Amino acid sequence: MSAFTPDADWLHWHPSPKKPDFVPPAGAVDAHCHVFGPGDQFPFAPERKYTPCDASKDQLWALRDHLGFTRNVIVQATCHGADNRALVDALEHSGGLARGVATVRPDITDEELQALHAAGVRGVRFNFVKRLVDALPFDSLHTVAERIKPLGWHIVIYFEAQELPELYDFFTSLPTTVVVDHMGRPDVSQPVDGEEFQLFIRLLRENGNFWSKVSCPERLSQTGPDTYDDVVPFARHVVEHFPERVLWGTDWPHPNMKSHMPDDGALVDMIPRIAPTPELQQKLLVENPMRLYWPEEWEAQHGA
Ligand code: 0GY
Repeated sequence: MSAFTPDADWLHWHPSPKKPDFVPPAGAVDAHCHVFGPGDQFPFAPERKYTPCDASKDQLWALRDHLGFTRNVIVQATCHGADNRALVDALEHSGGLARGVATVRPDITDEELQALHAAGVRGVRFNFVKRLVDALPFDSLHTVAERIKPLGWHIVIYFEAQELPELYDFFTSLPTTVVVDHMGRPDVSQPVDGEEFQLFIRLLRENGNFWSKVSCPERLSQTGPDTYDDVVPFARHVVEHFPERVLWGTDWPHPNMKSHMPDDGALVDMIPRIAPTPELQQKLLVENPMRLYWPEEWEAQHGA
């Protein structure tokens, strides 16, 4: 029995995803996923906007192996607030095969930052999606940015496309590498070369420190599973134009999905449609995430 009751409309992650037809290259990284609790061990935060079902580290490792991946980047989910204990526990039990993106407050101590780094945290997430968090003011976020910069960490930003015009100047003022979640959540009923998505493309084109996750077709698609056809041109455009600055992730356990729960194996099968050559797949799934999250290991094997 879990210590928490999930929201009444909560969709449980897929219990038996298909074995993907696409075989990821050796050492592939799922660069966007979460752990939830388990709630009896790692309680959800009082300020959370949703209560999920449990999704443990061992269940994440089982999915990783089933999908043919080797490593994970675990992103602190808002249901845990700035309490990173479940994340740290997962990282510390990953045998070095997981890195993390934490949520921190401006008053975090240097010792706490060092402890997160030692556990494998390499970034912080700034979330601007109003249904998920009450965002901190820009000056607090700048303080966090300056605190984490000396550690060589980066900043992950999550926002919806209609917010980008307002947030653009703040984003470009950030002093680190910046990774955008889910291509900035475009409205995929609009054209790839339309005004909305082209503002996001401009952000990437004019700011070499910006990366994008080409993830979450299940959240963006209006045509739906299992092929999510309407998302493909957007993700492929980003991969083909910025092949050195893209990451891919499952987004398991897919918080707050309301329409359906994706089959994670089907999500993996989309990869060759958005990264159509072995070279692009190698960058997307291995080289780029290794450079960002395991740079020492990557450079020792391949040079800087
Ligand atoms: C995602 C997306 C969502 C949730 C969170 O931290 C979170 O709670 O990121 C969402 O609801 O869109 O990336 O997992």
